[in-house]
Amino acid sequence: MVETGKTTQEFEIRDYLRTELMPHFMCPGCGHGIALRALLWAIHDLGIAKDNLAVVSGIGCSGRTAAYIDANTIHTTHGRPLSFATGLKLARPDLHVVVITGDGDSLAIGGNHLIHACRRNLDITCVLLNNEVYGMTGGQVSPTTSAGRYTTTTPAGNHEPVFDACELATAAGASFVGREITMHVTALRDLFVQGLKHSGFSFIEVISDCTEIYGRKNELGNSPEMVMSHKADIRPESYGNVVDEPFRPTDLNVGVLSQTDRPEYYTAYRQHFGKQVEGNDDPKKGGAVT
Ligand SMILES: Cc1ncc(C[n+]2csc(CCOP(=O)(O)OP(=O)(O)O)c2C)c(N)n1
Repeated sequence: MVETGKTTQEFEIRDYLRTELMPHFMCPGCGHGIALRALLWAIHDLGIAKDNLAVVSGIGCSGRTAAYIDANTIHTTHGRPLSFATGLKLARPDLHVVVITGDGDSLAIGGNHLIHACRRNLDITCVLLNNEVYGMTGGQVSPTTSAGRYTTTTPAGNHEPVFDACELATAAGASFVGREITMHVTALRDLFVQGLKHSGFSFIEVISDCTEIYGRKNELGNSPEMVMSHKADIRPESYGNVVDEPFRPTDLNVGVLSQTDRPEYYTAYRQHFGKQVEGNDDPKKGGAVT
Protein backbone atom coordinates (compact mmCIF):
# COMPACT_ATOMS: atom_id res chain seq x y z
CA MET A 1 0.00 0.00 0.00
CA VAL A 2 1.26 3.44 -0.91
CA GLU A 3 2.09 5.80 1.94
CA THR A 4 -0.60 8.41 2.43
CA GLY A 5 -0.54 11.62 4.39
CA LYS A 6 -3.62 12.79 6.25
CA THR A 7 -5.10 15.85 4.69
CA THR A 8 -6.26 18.82 6.72
CA GLN A 9 -8.57 20.18 4.04
CA GLU A 10 -12.30 19.87 4.48
CA PHE A 11 -13.93 17.21 2.28
CA GLU A 12 -15.69 18.70 -0.74
CA ILE A 13 -17.21 15.97 -2.87
CA ARG A 14 -17.13 18.03 -6.06
CA ASP A 15 -13.33 17.92 -5.97
CA TYR A 16 -13.59 14.17 -6.58
CA LEU A 17 -16.40 14.04 -9.12
CA ARG A 18 -16.52 14.47 -12.89
CA THR A 19 -19.05 17.25 -12.59
CA GLU A 20 -19.25 17.52 -16.37
CA LEU A 21 -21.15 14.19 -16.28
CA MET A 22 -23.85 15.58 -14.01
CA PRO A 23 -26.75 15.09 -13.68
CA HIS A 24 -25.99 11.49 -12.77
CA PHE A 25 -28.16 8.60 -13.86
CA MET A 26 -29.07 7.19 -10.45
CA CYS A 27 -32.68 7.03 -9.31
CA PRO A 28 -33.81 9.23 -6.43
CA GLY A 29 -32.92 7.57 -3.13
CA CYS A 30 -30.48 5.03 -4.61
CA GLY A 31 -28.10 3.83 -1.89
CA HIS A 32 -25.16 3.62 -4.29
CA GLY A 33 -24.74 7.40 -4.20
CA ILE A 34 -24.42 7.40 -0.41
CA ALA A 35 -21.75 4.70 -0.64
CA LEU A 36 -19.90 6.65 -3.32
CA ARG A 37 -19.83 9.72 -1.12
CA ALA A 38 -18.48 7.76 1.86
CA LEU A 39 -15.80 6.17 -0.32
CA LEU A 40 -14.63 9.50 -1.72
CA TRP A 41 -14.62 10.95 1.77
CA ALA A 42 -12.35 8.12 2.95
CA ILE A 43 -10.03 8.69 -0.01
CA HIS A 44 -9.90 12.37 0.86
CA ASP A 45 -9.24 11.72 4.55
CA LEU A 46 -6.37 9.40 3.67
CA GLY A 47 -4.87 12.04 1.40
CA ILE A 48 -4.76 9.68 -1.56
CA ALA A 49 -3.92 11.74 -4.64
CA LYS A 50 -6.35 11.24 -7.52
CA ASP A 51 -3.44 10.37 -9.80
CA ASN A 52 -2.55 7.49 -7.49
CA LEU A 53 -6.08 6.13 -7.42
CA ALA A 54 -7.49 3.64 -9.92
CA VAL A 55 -11.13 2.62 -9.64
CA VAL A 56 -12.18 -0.44 -11.58
CA SER A 57 -15.82 -1.38 -11.96
CA GLY A 58 -18.02 -3.91 -13.70
CA ILE A 59 -21.42 -3.40 -15.29
CA GLY A 60 -24.51 -2.39 -13.38
CA CYS A 61 -25.72 0.68 -11.52
CA SER A 62 -22.95 -0.14 -9.04
CA GLY A 63 -20.37 -0.28 -11.81
CA ARG A 64 -21.58 2.95 -13.33
CA THR A 65 -20.76 4.88 -10.14
CA ALA A 66 -17.04 4.65 -10.95
CA ALA A 67 -17.57 6.74 -14.08
CA TYR A 68 -18.34 9.76 -11.90
CA ILE A 69 -15.06 9.59 -9.99
CA ASP A 70 -12.43 12.05 -11.16
CA ALA A 71 -9.48 9.65 -11.01
CA ASN A 72 -8.14 6.83 -13.16
CA THR A 73 -11.23 4.74 -13.83
CA ILE A 74 -11.87 1.62 -15.86
CA HIS A 75 -15.39 0.50 -16.59
CA THR A 76 -14.92 -3.14 -17.53
CA THR A 77 -17.21 -6.04 -18.44
CA HIS A 78 -19.94 -7.59 -16.30
CA GLY A 79 -18.45 -9.78 -13.57
CA ARG A 80 -14.84 -9.11 -14.45
CA PRO A 81 -13.66 -6.00 -12.59
CA LEU A 82 -11.54 -8.04 -10.20
CA SER A 83 -9.67 -9.67 -13.08
CA PHE A 84 -8.88 -6.28 -14.60
CA ALA A 85 -7.94 -4.94 -11.17
CA THR A 86 -5.63 -7.88 -10.54
CA GLY A 87 -3.75 -7.23 -13.77
CA LEU A 88 -3.56 -3.53 -13.04
CA LYS A 89 -2.30 -4.00 -9.50
CA LEU A 90 0.36 -6.47 -10.64
CA ALA A 91 1.55 -4.02 -13.30
CA ARG A 92 1.25 -0.93 -11.10
CA PRO A 93 1.69 -1.91 -7.46
CA ASP A 94 2.19 1.77 -6.62
CA LEU A 95 -1.49 2.57 -7.32
CA HIS A 96 -4.36 2.32 -4.86
CA VAL A 97 -6.69 0.00 -6.71
CA VAL A 98 -10.35 0.04 -5.71
CA VAL A 99 -13.03 -2.14 -7.25
CA ILE A 100 -16.70 -1.12 -7.18
CA THR A 101 -18.99 -4.01 -7.93
CA GLY A 102 -22.57 -5.22 -7.45
CA ASP A 103 -24.11 -8.36 -6.00
CA GLY A 104 -24.95 -9.62 -9.49
CA ASP A 105 -21.57 -8.53 -10.81
CA SER A 106 -19.33 -10.27 -8.31
CA LEU A 107 -21.48 -12.90 -6.63
CA ALA A 108 -23.24 -14.28 -9.72
CA ILE A 109 -21.41 -13.94 -13.04
CA GLY A 110 -18.16 -12.89 -11.33
CA GLY A 111 -18.32 -15.18 -8.30
CA ASN A 112 -15.33 -17.18 -9.39
CA HIS A 113 -13.19 -14.07 -9.77
CA LEU A 114 -14.19 -12.92 -6.30
CA ILE A 115 -13.16 -16.09 -4.52
CA HIS A 116 -9.79 -16.17 -6.26
CA ALA A 117 -9.14 -12.50 -5.56
CA CYS A 118 -9.81 -13.24 -1.89
CA ARG A 119 -7.53 -16.26 -2.02
CA ARG A 120 -4.66 -14.35 -3.65
CA ASN A 121 -4.80 -11.49 -1.17
CA LEU A 122 -3.50 -8.86 -3.54
CA ASP A 123 -3.63 -5.34 -2.11
CA ILE A 124 -6.98 -4.30 -3.60
CA THR A 125 -10.05 -2.84 -1.92
CA CYS A 126 -13.27 -4.36 -3.22
CA VAL A 127 -16.50 -2.50 -2.51
CA LEU A 128 -19.60 -4.60 -3.06
CA LEU A 129 -22.77 -2.52 -3.34
CA ASN A 130 -25.43 -5.02 -2.35
CA ASN A 131 -28.93 -3.87 -3.30
CA GLU A 132 -30.26 -7.46 -3.48
CA VAL A 133 -31.17 -7.19 -7.14
CA TYR A 134 -29.96 -6.73 -10.71
CA GLY A 135 -30.87 -3.06 -10.72
CA MET A 136 -29.60 -1.89 -14.07
CA THR A 137 -31.26 -4.59 -16.16
CA GLY A 138 -34.72 -4.18 -14.72
CA GLY A 139 -34.79 -6.03 -11.43
CA GLN A 140 -33.97 -9.72 -11.86
CA VAL A 141 -33.23 -11.94 -8.85
CA SER A 142 -29.65 -11.93 -7.56
CA PRO A 143 -27.69 -14.22 -5.19
CA THR A 144 -28.48 -11.85 -2.31
CA THR A 145 -32.20 -11.37 -2.91
CA SER A 146 -33.91 -12.00 0.43
CA ALA A 147 -36.25 -14.94 0.86
CA GLY A 148 -39.74 -14.34 -0.41
CA ARG A 149 -38.93 -11.09 -2.18
CA TYR A 150 -40.50 -10.30 -5.56
CA THR A 151 -38.33 -9.56 -8.55
CA THR A 152 -39.10 -9.67 -12.27
CA THR A 153 -37.82 -13.27 -12.36
CA THR A 154 -39.37 -14.37 -9.07
CA PRO A 155 -43.02 -13.37 -9.51
CA ALA A 156 -44.03 -15.79 -6.75
CA GLY A 157 -41.26 -14.64 -4.38
CA ASN A 158 -37.66 -15.81 -4.14
CA HIS A 159 -37.21 -19.32 -2.78
CA GLU A 160 -33.43 -19.66 -3.32
CA PRO A 161 -31.00 -19.55 -0.40
CA VAL A 162 -29.06 -16.30 -0.06
CA PHE A 163 -25.31 -15.82 -0.19
CA ASP A 164 -23.69 -14.10 2.78
CA ALA A 165 -21.05 -12.19 0.83
CA CYS A 166 -18.88 -11.50 3.87
CA GLU A 167 -18.82 -15.10 5.01
CA LEU A 168 -17.96 -16.13 1.48
CA ALA A 169 -15.07 -13.62 1.31
CA THR A 170 -13.74 -14.66 4.71
CA ALA A 171 -13.89 -18.34 3.84
CA ALA A 172 -12.12 -17.67 0.53
CA GLY A 173 -9.25 -15.94 2.35
CA ALA A 174 -9.85 -12.19 2.19
CA SER A 175 -7.65 -10.73 4.91
CA PHE A 176 -10.02 -7.85 5.71
CA VAL A 177 -13.79 -8.20 5.61
CA GLY A 178 -16.34 -5.64 6.73
CA ARG A 179 -19.92 -4.58 6.23
CA GLU A 180 -21.88 -1.39 6.77
CA ILE A 181 -25.25 0.10 5.99
CA THR A 182 -25.78 3.39 4.19
CA MET A 183 -27.56 4.79 7.24
CA HIS A 184 -24.14 4.97 8.95
CA VAL A 185 -22.31 7.28 6.57
CA THR A 186 -19.44 8.16 8.88
CA ALA A 187 -19.05 4.56 10.06
CA LEU A 188 -19.00 3.52 6.42
CA ARG A 189 -16.34 6.12 5.67
CA ASP A 190 -14.27 4.85 8.60
CA LEU A 191 -14.64 1.27 7.40
CA PHE A 192 -13.41 2.33 3.96
CA VAL A 193 -10.45 4.07 5.60
CA GLN A 194 -9.54 0.87 7.43
CA GLY A 195 -10.00 -1.23 4.33
CA LEU A 196 -7.89 1.11 2.19
CA LYS A 197 -5.13 1.12 4.78
CA HIS A 198 -5.12 -2.64 5.11
CA SER A 199 -2.29 -4.42 3.34
CA GLY A 200 -3.96 -7.24 1.40
CA PHE A 201 -7.37 -7.89 -0.10
CA SER A 202 -10.04 -5.90 1.69
CA PHE A 203 -13.66 -6.72 1.01
CA ILE A 204 -16.35 -4.31 2.12
CA GLU A 205 -20.03 -5.02 1.63
CA VAL A 206 -22.35 -2.03 1.66
CA ILE A 207 -26.01 -2.76 2.25
CA SER A 208 -27.43 -0.47 -0.40
CA ASP A 209 -30.94 0.17 -1.63
CA CYS A 210 -32.68 -0.07 -4.98
CA THR A 211 -35.69 2.07 -4.25
CA GLU A 212 -37.31 2.27 -7.65
CA ILE A 213 -37.16 -1.30 -8.90
CA TYR A 214 -36.82 -3.49 -5.82
CA GLY A 215 -38.29 -1.31 -3.11
CA ARG A 216 -41.37 -0.42 -5.12
CA LYS A 217 -42.07 -4.03 -6.16
CA ASN A 218 -41.78 -5.24 -2.58
CA GLU A 219 -43.56 -2.27 -1.03
CA LEU A 220 -40.57 -1.50 1.16
CA GLY A 221 -41.46 2.16 1.45
CA ASN A 222 -39.59 5.23 0.34
CA SER A 223 -35.85 5.67 0.51
CA PRO A 224 -35.59 6.86 4.14
CA GLU A 225 -37.87 4.02 5.19
CA MET A 226 -35.71 1.46 3.40
CA VAL A 227 -32.57 2.89 5.00
CA MET A 228 -34.18 2.84 8.44
CA SER A 229 -35.24 -0.77 7.99
CA HIS A 230 -31.56 -1.75 7.63
CA LYS A 231 -30.83 0.00 10.88
CA ALA A 232 -33.37 -2.26 12.54
CA ASP A 233 -31.62 -5.31 11.06
CA ILE A 234 -28.07 -4.70 12.16
CA ARG A 235 -26.10 -6.09 15.02
CA PRO A 236 -23.13 -3.83 15.78
CA GLU A 237 -19.78 -5.56 15.97
CA SER A 238 -19.34 -4.38 19.55
CA TYR A 239 -22.22 -6.62 20.63
CA GLY A 240 -20.55 -9.62 19.06
CA ASN A 241 -18.49 -10.55 22.09
CA VAL A 242 -21.13 -10.11 24.69
CA VAL A 243 -24.17 -11.72 23.13
CA ASP A 244 -23.97 -15.44 22.40
CA GLU A 245 -27.10 -15.81 20.37
CA PRO A 246 -28.51 -13.43 17.79
CA PHE A 247 -31.27 -11.46 19.46
CA ARG A 248 -33.31 -11.18 16.28
CA PRO A 249 -33.53 -13.66 13.44
CA THR A 250 -32.62 -11.01 10.90
CA ASP A 251 -29.48 -9.83 12.73
CA LEU A 252 -26.80 -8.60 10.39
CA ASN A 253 -23.27 -7.99 11.65
CA VAL A 254 -21.65 -4.72 10.70
CA GLY A 255 -18.18 -3.23 11.20
CA VAL A 256 -14.92 -5.11 10.70
CA LEU A 257 -16.00 -8.75 10.64
CA SER A 258 -12.62 -10.41 10.17
CA GLN A 259 -9.02 -9.31 9.72
CA THR A 260 -5.82 -11.30 9.48
CA ASP A 261 -2.20 -10.34 8.85
CA ARG A 262 -1.69 -12.95 6.15
CA PRO A 263 1.10 -11.60 3.91
CA GLU A 264 -0.13 -9.56 0.99
CA TYR A 265 0.41 -11.14 -2.45
CA TYR A 266 3.56 -9.23 -3.37
CA THR A 267 5.17 -9.77 0.02
CA ALA A 268 4.35 -13.46 -0.13
CA TYR A 269 5.73 -13.63 -3.67
CA ARG A 270 8.98 -11.96 -2.62
CA GLN A 271 9.32 -14.20 0.40
CA HIS A 272 8.77 -17.28 -1.71
CA PHE A 273 11.18 -16.40 -4.50
CA GLY A 274 13.63 -14.50 -2.30
CA LYS A 275 14.36 -17.75 -0.47
CA GLN A 276 15.21 -19.41 -3.74
CA VAL A 277 17.18 -16.60 -5.39
CA GLU A 278 19.35 -14.69 -2.90
CA GLY A 279 20.50 -11.25 -4.03
CA ASN A 280 18.59 -11.50 -7.29
CA ASP A 281 17.55 -8.28 -9.03
CA ASP A 282 15.72 -9.91 -11.92
CA PRO A 283 11.98 -9.22 -11.47
CA LYS A 284 11.10 -12.21 -13.64
CA LYS A 285 12.75 -14.43 -11.05
CA GLY A 286 11.25 -12.69 -8.06
CA GLY A 287 13.98 -10.10 -7.68
CA ALA A 288 13.51 -6.47 -6.75
CA VAL A 289 11.32 -4.38 -9.04
CA THR A 290 12.87 -0.93 -9.04
C1 LIG B 1 -21.80 -10.81 -19.95
C2 LIG B 1 -22.99 -9.97 -19.59
N1 LIG B 1 -24.10 -10.57 -19.13
C3 LIG B 1 -25.16 -9.84 -18.77
C4 LIG B 1 -25.12 -8.48 -18.89
C5 LIG B 1 -26.33 -7.66 -18.53
N2 LIG B 1 -26.22 -7.01 -17.26
C6 LIG B 1 -25.76 -5.73 -17.17
S1 LIG B 1 -25.81 -5.15 -15.60
C7 LIG B 1 -26.45 -6.61 -15.05
C8 LIG B 1 -26.83 -6.81 -13.61
C9 LIG B 1 -26.23 -5.85 -12.66
O1 LIG B 1 -26.62 -6.18 -11.36
P1 LIG B 1 -25.71 -5.87 -10.14
O2 LIG B 1 -24.33 -6.33 -10.39
O3 LIG B 1 -26.39 -6.43 -8.93
O4 LIG B 1 -25.65 -4.28 -10.10
P2 LIG B 1 -26.77 -3.18 -9.85
O5 LIG B 1 -27.22 -2.71 -11.20
O6 LIG B 1 -27.89 -3.79 -9.08
O7 LIG B 1 -26.06 -2.13 -9.08
C10 LIG B 1 -26.60 -7.53 -16.06
C11 LIG B 1 -27.15 -8.89 -15.90
C12 LIG B 1 -23.94 -7.88 -19.38
N3 LIG B 1 -23.83 -6.55 -19.49
N4 LIG B 1 -22.90 -8.64 -19.73
